[in-house]
Amino acid sequence: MSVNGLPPYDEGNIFARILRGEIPARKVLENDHALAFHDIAPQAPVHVLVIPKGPYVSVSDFSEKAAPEAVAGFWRSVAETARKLGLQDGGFRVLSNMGHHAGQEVPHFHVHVFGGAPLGPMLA
Ligand code: U5P
Repeated sequence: MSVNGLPPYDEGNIFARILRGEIPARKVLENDHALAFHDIAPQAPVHVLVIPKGPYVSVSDFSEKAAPEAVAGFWRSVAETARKLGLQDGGFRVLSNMGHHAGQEVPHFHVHVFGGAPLGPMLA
């Protein structure tokens, strides 16, 4: 059965493999709730992905199914990641692609954190 228009969680997806340490990543932060690492194809001077440790395919799946502590822990980790990267003063952008229309490539929920310079208007 599909989850929010996406296939069910696939343990073989590339971010699950990064979480299991099968593929290297340039880590920024790791704790019980999240892993943050640099995007391999940065679209801003700083471009980091933050992912939860649980098996959620999308922002909707995560928001509907994850325990409140996991949701809070994840979003605190996003803020901590931005702090660690020195983005708090200048500001930053958080974005999550969900499903086909948004062009979600990797079916493990992730948020992009962009910053390091003025980013211009949001792209549609
Ligand atoms: N990506 C990585 N490492 C990989 C595979 C993909 O950082 O091994 C990044 C892509 O560069 C892209 C993001 O920015 O994951 C997937 O974004 P989305 O289109 O699923 O939101």
